[in-house]
Amino acid sequence: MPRTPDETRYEFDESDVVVSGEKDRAAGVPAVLVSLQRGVEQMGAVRTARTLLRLNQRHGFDCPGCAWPETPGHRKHAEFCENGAKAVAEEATVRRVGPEFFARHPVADLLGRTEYWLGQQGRLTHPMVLRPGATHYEPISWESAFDLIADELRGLDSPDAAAFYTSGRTSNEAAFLYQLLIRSFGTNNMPDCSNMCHESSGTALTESIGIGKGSVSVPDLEHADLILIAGQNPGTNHPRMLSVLEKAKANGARVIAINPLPEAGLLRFKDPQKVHGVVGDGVAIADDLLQIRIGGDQALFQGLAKLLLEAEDRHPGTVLDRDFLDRHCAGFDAYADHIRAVDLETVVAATGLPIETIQGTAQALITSERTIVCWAMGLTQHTHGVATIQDATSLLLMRGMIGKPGAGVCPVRGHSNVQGDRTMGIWEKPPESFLAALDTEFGIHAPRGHGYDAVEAIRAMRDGRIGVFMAMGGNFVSATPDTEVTETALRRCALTVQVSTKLNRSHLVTGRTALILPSLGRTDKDLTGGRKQVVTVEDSMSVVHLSRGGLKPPGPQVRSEVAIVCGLARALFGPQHPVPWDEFEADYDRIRDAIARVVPGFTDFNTRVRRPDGFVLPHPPRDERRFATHTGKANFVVNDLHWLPVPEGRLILQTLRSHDQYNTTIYGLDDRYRGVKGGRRVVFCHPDDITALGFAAGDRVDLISEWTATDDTVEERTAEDFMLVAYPTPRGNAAAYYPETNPLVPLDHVARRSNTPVSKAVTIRLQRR
Ligand SMILES: Nc1nc2c(c(=O)[nH]1)N[C@H]1C(S)=C(S)[C@@H](COP(=O)(O)OP(=O)(O)OC[C@H]3O[C@@H](n4cnc5c(=O)[nH]c(N)nc54)[C@H](O)[C@@H]3O)O[C@H]1N2
Ligand SMILES: Nc1nc2c(c(=O)[nH]1)N[C@H]1C(S)=C(S)[C@@H](COP(=O)(O)OP(=O)(O)OC[C@H]3O[C@@H](n4cnc5c(=O)[nH]c(N)nc54)[C@H](O)[C@@H]3O)O[C@H]1N2
Ligand SMILES: [Mo]
Repeated sequence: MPRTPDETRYEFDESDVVVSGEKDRAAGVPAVLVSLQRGVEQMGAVRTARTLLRLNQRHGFDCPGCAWPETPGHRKHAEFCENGAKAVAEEATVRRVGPEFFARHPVADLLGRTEYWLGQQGRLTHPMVLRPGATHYEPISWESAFDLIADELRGLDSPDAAAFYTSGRTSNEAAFLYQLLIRSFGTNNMPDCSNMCHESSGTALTESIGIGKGSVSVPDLEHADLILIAGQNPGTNHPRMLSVLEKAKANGARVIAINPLPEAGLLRFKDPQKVHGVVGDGVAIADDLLQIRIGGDQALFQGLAKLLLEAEDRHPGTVLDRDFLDRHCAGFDAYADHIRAVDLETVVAATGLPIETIQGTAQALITSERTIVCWAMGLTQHTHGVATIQDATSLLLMRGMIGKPGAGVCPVRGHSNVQGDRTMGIWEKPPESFLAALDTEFGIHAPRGHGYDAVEAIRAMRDGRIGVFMAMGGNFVSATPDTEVTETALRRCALTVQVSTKLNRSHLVTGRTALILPSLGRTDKDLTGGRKQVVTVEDSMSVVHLSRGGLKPPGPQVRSEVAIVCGLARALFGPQHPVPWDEFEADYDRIRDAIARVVPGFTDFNTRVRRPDGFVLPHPPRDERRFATHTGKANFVVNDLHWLPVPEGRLILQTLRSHDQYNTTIYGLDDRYRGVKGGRRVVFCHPDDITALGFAAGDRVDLISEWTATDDTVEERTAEDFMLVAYPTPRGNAAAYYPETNPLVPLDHVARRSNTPVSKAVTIRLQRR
């Protein structure tokens, strides 16, 4: 089919890529201009102004971008960042994908388009069905869609032959009802984006301190005197964190970045909302950049612990917080024995850092009175991610740096409500207490067996054990590893259902029958049940607050996620079901009343969430130094040291985000901070590696990943046509964008204990094209 100019606008050729060298500062005026420009492109000037003014305001909506909290008390009139504005523009766009679009484009044609093109077509407006053997999606009524799903679900041999995915934008109310529907149906198969994201943090922290969430608040960060930021790129992914870091620095904090890349936002930040951010050079954020080798962090944390122990030996009573260790911790002696045996030469080899740098960092830890460690995907998406996070936590525990102001652990979450969804029970391994509370409240019998996480769900589909796959948001096909395996797996399902705001590849790689159910997003006005409904979310620091969308929805057919869950529940369970689905749909306050009775910490939910800044959920280690672990204390966990030597002629590749995307949603083709324009198929390598491997910058290569499977066979996977870009990454390391590189990540290469795909350490070789 011939393509109109508008249709080809979002396709590109790698010859368009321009590389201009990385930037050493983030935000500033270009950030303001880009956010306004993207807004006006997608929704026109008036809607842009109206929308951005409501973003992150008390009477507005929560930014659908990242999970970074609002600063309590004093919100600025423009409490958003460039990338938050892009996330909003993407959702509040006035472009539409309706029945005519699907009539024009056969699925086969859409399969040939890029994620970028698909995302740019606009908001979904009608429920659509792809019938077995059909070439096109066609419209379907909501009631027929619900009946179709209900029939398929009822026809399964067992409820465990269905899997229900959740991405992290779903509100607390929708997530609570969704898990209630799934458990009423009879399964815990609830893979979610968290499985690919901060699962390692949750697993590590639960064992170490008894709760899988961070222990600090924004004021803690502002008053810390030492902040370590490991494996995180806040300039792009959590830009509002930079203003908090700026404040911490003004209060005298030292910031140490631990990252293989000199990320722009970590080096310098120009707050676009302040005068000195508009003129001048901006503020240096990181005092030190520890340019660590990929996967070297566990070695760093263990090496630092060893240096701390040695300093304590030299000057007893000056380094360890003995009182804290005696009263609140378990396992210190075994941990100390293990750490004393760590070989510092291994630490230097693993990290690639000079010993003096590591010693300097140890000294900073020793003199600090209030230390915080922040981290994100650079730590979690590794085979030894759980161990690394536990070793970082132990470093803090040694010095009593938890449960006091200005100190603690800070896993910086991704999706804006990923933490809340987990609190609401989106979890394949729910605790008995939660299930028992559901049973009591609703008179159902929630299943007790553990369900599938994301990787297990793909295996189950691959092996023909799943008949129905449903997704509440997200883009499962593109976000998960091993694209070819995952696509084949999804195609084996009888039915795939996507509840979505925008078109993506997961609508095109489907089961025999497929449904697209269009839903409201965070910015849309929700008039379900004929009244103005509000929803709630929980940010990265356990603050629960309201979000009310104000924009006219993309079309009269589009329903809220709550209404979609309730509609499906009615079709599946009939009118006699003990859960009051109709009442919940009519008034979300009723959902919150139920949540208050089921989920700990939500007493008086409806009242407290209407306070100006919402309320903070309990966090025993932070609030009272209470650690609900199996020992009843904070645990020092002994973890064998793991790091990543680079095999001869190979590189260790990390897959990461550009400045112009939100996960699989591509906003544009520029990575301004890394100096790349007009394309995404680039691979960043050290210039000496490029030469040593026999290439030149600008060459086009295929990336071939090598993975030794459990039966010792070496499997190869290929991602074609990347341009080599010389970049200051450590020798032996490389970086390229996700999701283009997901075909390289083996399904079975997962983090120990958290089962998170290892997206930050793929062994590759380069092959000339
Ligand atoms: N604009 C925007 N905002 C987002 C997102 C987005 O796509 N776009 N995604 C959201 C989501 S879901 C998430 S989870 C977060 C992700 O936020 P980040 O974790 O910041 O995202 P990544 O781009 O994966 O960046 C990983 C960082 O870790 C570094 N790194 C890689 N490997 C290692 C390592 O072995 N050790 C160390 N120390 N560092 C390493 C990389 O160089 C990079 O700076 O952002 C959220 N916010
Ligand atoms: N190689 C590699 N793979 C990775 C990662 C990596 O760093 N490297 N990161 C991993 C991480 S951290 C994460 S969190 C996952 C992300 O995985 P997902 O959460 O599955 O992916 P997203 O790209 O965020 O999903 C985007 C889609 O969500 C839908 N959507 C957006 N807003 C809403 C809403 O309000 N309601 C509904 N119903 N739908 C909505 C839109 O249709 C959009 O196309 O990817 C993981 N995959
Ligand atoms: Mo994430």
